[in-house]
Amino acid sequence: MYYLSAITKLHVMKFFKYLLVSLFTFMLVIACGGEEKKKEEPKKVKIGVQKEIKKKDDNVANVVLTANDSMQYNKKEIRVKSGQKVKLTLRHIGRMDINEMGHNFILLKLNVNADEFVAKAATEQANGYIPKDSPDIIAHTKLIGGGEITVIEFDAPEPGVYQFLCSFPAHYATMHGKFIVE
Ligand SMILES: [Cu+2]
Repeated sequence: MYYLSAITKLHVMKFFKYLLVSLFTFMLVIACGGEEKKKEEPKKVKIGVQKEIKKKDDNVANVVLTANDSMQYNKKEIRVKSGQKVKLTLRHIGRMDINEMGHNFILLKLNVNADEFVAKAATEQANGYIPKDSPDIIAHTKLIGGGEITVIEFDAPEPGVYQFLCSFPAHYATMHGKFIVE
């Protein structure tokens, strides 16, 4: 009797062990499957939203400007149309610190002397080298360091050829370009 019950117990335990293992596997499969489904759903939603934005935003000029650790923008010329809303993204693709290699984007009004402007801006370190209440600026981003990104929106001014630049000390020489409004 003792042996018999011991064998039965052993069988019962084995049975439960298998049951537990298969139950665990089953739940794992469900859990993983569920996660995959969850991950897929937001993607679908995102694609839908992006398409909608593209359709709506014909009046928006999306400009992406990058700046690196070698005092360079990736663009010498930016073209937009008068009446458009300009959404400008400035990305610092370098790694250097904001105090060593900070960059900004400043769009100057027509007929502003850029040399004089940057000389004045260089004294405004506390304000990210952006002169406070300056009458010379149409739009500007803040100063950013390596790896950072900043976005501004403004209305494109009247048609004309404007200048944009970075006002971090000594950057103007290589970091400037034409902002052309057609
Ligand atoms: Cu700069």
